[in-house]
Amino acid sequence: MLVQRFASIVGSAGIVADADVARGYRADWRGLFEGEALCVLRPGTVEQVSQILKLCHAERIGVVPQGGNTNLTVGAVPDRTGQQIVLSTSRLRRIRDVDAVDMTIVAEAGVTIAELQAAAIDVDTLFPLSFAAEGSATLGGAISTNAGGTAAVRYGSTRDLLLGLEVVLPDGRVWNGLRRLHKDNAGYALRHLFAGAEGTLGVITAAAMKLAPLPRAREVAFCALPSEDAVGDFWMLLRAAGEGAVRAAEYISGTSLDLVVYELGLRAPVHASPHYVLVELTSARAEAGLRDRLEGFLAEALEQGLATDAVIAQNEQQAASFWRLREDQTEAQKRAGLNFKHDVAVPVSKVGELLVKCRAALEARFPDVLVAPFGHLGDGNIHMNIIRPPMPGRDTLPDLEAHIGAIVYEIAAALGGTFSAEHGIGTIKVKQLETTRSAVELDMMRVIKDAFDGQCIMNPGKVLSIVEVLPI
Ligand code: 2HG
Ligand code: ZN
Repeated sequence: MLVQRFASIVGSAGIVADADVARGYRADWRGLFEGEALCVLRPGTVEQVSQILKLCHAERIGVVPQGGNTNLTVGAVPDRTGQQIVLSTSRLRRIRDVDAVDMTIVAEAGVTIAELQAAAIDVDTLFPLSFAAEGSATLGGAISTNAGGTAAVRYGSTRDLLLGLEVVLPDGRVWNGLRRLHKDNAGYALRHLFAGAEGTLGVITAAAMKLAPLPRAREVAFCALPSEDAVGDFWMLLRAAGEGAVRAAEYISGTSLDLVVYELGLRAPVHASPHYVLVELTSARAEAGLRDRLEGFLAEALEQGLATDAVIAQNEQQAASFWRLREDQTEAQKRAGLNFKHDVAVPVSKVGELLVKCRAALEARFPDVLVAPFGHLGDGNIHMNIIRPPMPGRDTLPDLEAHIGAIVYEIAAALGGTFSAEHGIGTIKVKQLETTRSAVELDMMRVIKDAFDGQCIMNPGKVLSIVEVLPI
């Protein structure tokens, strides 16, 4: 009955009838969780999203917004009750406007990050957001999770590119805040409440984003580093030598590199080392002298003992092969065994210490696991991932994850860090949030959630746990 009412809003093109296809919307990308759903809806217009939310609001039905379903924290799939709907934005696919003079792009939530990049290039500009899942991840999802990525060190995370939003509120009202202004200080920055809210306050249907000048010159180098101690100084030397041109400084541990080599058959361009950093410099000026700058930096790093080997990519193909060693990390780790992810960030000056302390503590405690960190060195954001290779005859240890997590999070916190730098909270980090953030901070979050979504129909149980509201 209810399903029919939803179907009459979206039409046959807007409801996923095939059970196998629907499964793809109910299960998360990592294969950690599969939920049930009342139905999976794919509205084609903002008006349909509004009608769906009105109905959900009237009937108190949970709504799980979903973009490309590449989320890593089980934040975009329904629970097991079968009482929630999945609202996929995959048919909201229009790029409404690209403006090379104002340097803005306005697009609907279901446009992928790769499509936005291509649309920007068409008008000689850059859509700066970039990460491994960009071919499937969507604008709505990236904003909702405030995705970071490999160019955040230069351009910031998604919210730093966000100018305006169109959102359907939990009661179905549409907020058109699609202003394309680079400055807009009129009252509370409402757009920033929705950025990183993981669909718990409303459904983002479109956004206005910043563009940047298109790079005309690019240099990529793959470097081997001798020790954790060198990592921080390497970054500081690079930052200074790059003179604002650093687009990426991506850390890869020796273990992580071995994994992509072993799992995916890739080749390392430098000699074996315990640490690597992939460096990319870009400039909007074709004659920016990036090669000289990079060579000068590498010579200095080698001389100071901050690097032991380095190769500069000689063409686009080689640059792409360097990048694969970094971007295929998630895929290689998924194949390698049980995967425990820790998306921590510490002040950049503490990255070396984080690496040393985590490896020492984890290897001492869990000799069976591989400590395989990689991540965004320039942002102090390290994916302190742990892999337990398949062990026949041994079941997954239910509390292994909790023990490993406690060690990593305690070390990161002691260094002034966070347990979630860019992947958000989803469902798997709710407890971590609620047990480590102060009562004042959690109160403010709950007040915001309650003000927008008093009935708790928006992505229930994500970010914050569900608090039963007793009838008066
Ligand atoms: C990346 O940096 C993503 O590639 C994924 O944030 C990290 O798989 C991960 O742990
Ligand atoms: Zn990352």
